[in-house]
Amino acid sequence: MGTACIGLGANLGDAEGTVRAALQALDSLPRTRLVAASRLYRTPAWGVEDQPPFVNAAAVVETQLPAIELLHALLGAEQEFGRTRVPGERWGPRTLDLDLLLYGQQVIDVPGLRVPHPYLHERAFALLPLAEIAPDAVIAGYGTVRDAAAAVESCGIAVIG
Ligand code: PH2
Ligand code: MG
Ligand code: MG
Repeated sequence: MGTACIGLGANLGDAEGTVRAALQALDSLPRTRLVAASRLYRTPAWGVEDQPPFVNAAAVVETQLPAIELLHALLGAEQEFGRTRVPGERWGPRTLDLDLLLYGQQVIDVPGLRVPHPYLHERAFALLPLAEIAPDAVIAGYGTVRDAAAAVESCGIAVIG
């Protein structure tokens, strides 16, 4: 049994409705229980800025799935919410993105999965929601979520509710 932190994001269609439904869907993943959900945030697009703003949130789950199985369950849930992937596209618009940000204190680097998420420490859209529900979680190599969230530029980010 492990504790995992998941980042949710969407910027196509009813992004707010999708993120709210996806938070609940996490509780229905196999051998997984939703422990905490953040409020929703409206955030300017990061990375590729020429796209609609995102709705972001974060969740903490308790799971008996190993990290790679949890990842596959998250990818399956993305598809159920209508996610289609454009080959070669990075950081583009999406109906739902579910990122495995932290899995306990594990450090994982295998094809298709890096934990802690390689950009977590520099992404306010992920850190601010996560700091609400898991401020003491440690990002290996960077310190606590609380400290990382305090250090990033959070301009333009607003709580939706
Ligand atoms: N996700 C990305 C790229 N850029 N920007 C915001 N604000 N929120 C996201 O969830 C996001 C992004 C790639 O996963
Ligand atoms: Mg992502
Ligand atoms: Mg993703």
